[in-house]
Amino acid sequence: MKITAADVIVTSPDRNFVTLRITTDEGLTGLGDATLNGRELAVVAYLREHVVPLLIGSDASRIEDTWQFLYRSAYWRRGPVTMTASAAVDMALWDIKGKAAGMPVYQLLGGASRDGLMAYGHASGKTTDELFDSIREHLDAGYRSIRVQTGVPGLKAIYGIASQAAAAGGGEARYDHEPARRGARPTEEDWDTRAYLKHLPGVFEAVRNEFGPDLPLLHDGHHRMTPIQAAKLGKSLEPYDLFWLEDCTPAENQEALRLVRQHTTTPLAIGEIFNTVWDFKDLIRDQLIDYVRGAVTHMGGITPLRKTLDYAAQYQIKSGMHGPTDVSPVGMAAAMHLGLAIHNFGIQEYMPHGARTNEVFEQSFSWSGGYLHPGEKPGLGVELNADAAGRYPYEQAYLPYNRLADGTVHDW
Ligand code: GCO
Ligand code: MG
Repeated sequence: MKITAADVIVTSPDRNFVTLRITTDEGLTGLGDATLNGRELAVVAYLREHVVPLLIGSDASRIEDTWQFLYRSAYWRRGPVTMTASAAVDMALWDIKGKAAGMPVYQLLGGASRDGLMAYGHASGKTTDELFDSIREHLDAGYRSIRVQTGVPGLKAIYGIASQAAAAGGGEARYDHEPARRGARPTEEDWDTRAYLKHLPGVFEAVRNEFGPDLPLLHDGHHRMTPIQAAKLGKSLEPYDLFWLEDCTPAENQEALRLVRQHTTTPLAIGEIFNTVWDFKDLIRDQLIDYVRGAVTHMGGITPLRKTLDYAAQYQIKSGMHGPTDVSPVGMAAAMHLGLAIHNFGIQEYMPHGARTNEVFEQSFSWSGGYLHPGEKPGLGVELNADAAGRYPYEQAYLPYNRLADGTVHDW
């Protein structure tokens, strides 16, 4: 089965998405997600200029070999752009293999290890009252695990809080993962770690008092703390029994987690910005984390992330795959198939995409009782509606960034 075409499709229904569509001489097509939020066109160029010419004429059934060829023959390996491009090829080839076999991808990965994937949703509020409303909305929508992000007194705009302006204007109150705001410059937000560390434990105490001890609660530190600050936070949140504390320190420094780990029993999750098993190696081997946050889309595809998760399994470390709305429905489907098949699944992040995105990407997953399931369609179960995609052209967009009170740039 030969690859006859590989098209890179850029569309911006609710936000920018990059999709690779591979076509074979047997008339099968496969989709891969190549979306790198805020740096989308770098992956488009990498695919169009350097990868697509290598794919034409090659054997679509050779998934492992194609992955190794793209990784090793480039010489310049790793990095978000390269690995996102490779991920798109890998996903598209798994999609094709599933369609050729007449099976959903999870069956090719060994079959289901569970009935459904427990998923967490994103509750947030500038104030505790708004946060409570948001938690109630998520519980009503079926979520049984909730990420809690709160405003901090004195700070105007921070990561993870649903836009109240949108809600007041009749728009969606749902936090949409900072949809890489459209415009020529990134929006500036403000940050103060001391104020955050002082405020957060009280918010978790209030949430526990209101919603009880059983609800699994998560929190994302989004890379903003030093190791000792993160250690302090982990310790101060222990009474509230978090499911995990995510990205408590900048992810580049694996040693930082060693210090945090020495001080707290709050479970730790990291890795949404990682690209290969090398970023996780020490964290897994030294048991410094509890959850692997890698996304299929940014970790080079199903093939390498499966290996990383199998490695993690030897240390009882579980998956917690990244699933914000900047992972496209194709990347989400890939995560669901992988999560259903592996033994060490932990939890899946899940934020529903908007109506326009669902018009472009026709999907077959289900969401019920707090659990996701990728469905039984052969392949990944997602098809791209090219007419709808064409109606939403690319728009330049950036993620926001942070400055401290004195004007210093800080991790967002
Ligand atoms: C998460 C992430 C996202 C990222 C976003 C950047 O936990 O889902 O931290 O909120 O900020 O994916 O593009
Ligand atoms: Mg995160």
